[in-house]
Amino acid sequence: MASESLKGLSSSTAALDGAALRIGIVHTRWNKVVVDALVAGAVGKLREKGVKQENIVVQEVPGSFELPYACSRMIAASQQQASNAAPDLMTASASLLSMETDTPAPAQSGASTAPFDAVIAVGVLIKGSTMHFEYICDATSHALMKLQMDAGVPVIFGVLTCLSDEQALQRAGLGDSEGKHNHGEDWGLAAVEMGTKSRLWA
Ligand code: DLZ
Repeated sequence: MASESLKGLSSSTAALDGAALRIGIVHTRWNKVVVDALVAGAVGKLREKGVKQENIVVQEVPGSFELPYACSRMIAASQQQASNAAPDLMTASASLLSMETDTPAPAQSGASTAPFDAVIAVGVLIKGSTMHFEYICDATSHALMKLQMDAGVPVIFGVLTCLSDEQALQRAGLGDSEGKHNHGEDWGLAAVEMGTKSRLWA
């Protein structure tokens, strides 16, 4: 009999189909090597679950402290776009995203213009010798939770809060350590699951 491990995430019992979903990813440039691997892991799982490439919108910010604001603006802009409340913002936003991230502008590609079903905030905080780490971890995690509750849109907490470089590498599936695992993959799956369920729960 296969034994289940005590800790960690078990597979979803729901069949996940992301074909109709639109997902935003905001990632930091701080700790880029690790962040890039996490984003690749998330995108890989989104694609594996059927999310179309043109419906994955990727934006970058400097550091984790900027993630809540950026996620908030992306969600709000997509909601305004969908309700045609701000066509200019829609166009500006689409071309900005297109320019910076290779994400095709909706008008050009036939990509969805629906509001985001979920947004993934990806950052890596590594403890240093000052209190920066504690303040940014605390502010960022609370703001991302508040955002998803206020906006009614799932915000996936893709922020690693690590005590060492080795911890960060291991959690991005990098390095040589035993048991390494790319948590970005879990975040991609969580986005599909929560995006799908939030439609059911609307
Ligand atoms: C300032 C700072 C520090 C010390 N460490 C990190 C980090 O480990 N990971 C991260 O994502 N960002 C860090 N930052 C930058 C802040 O998040 C933020 O970008 C700046 O304070 C500007 O608001």
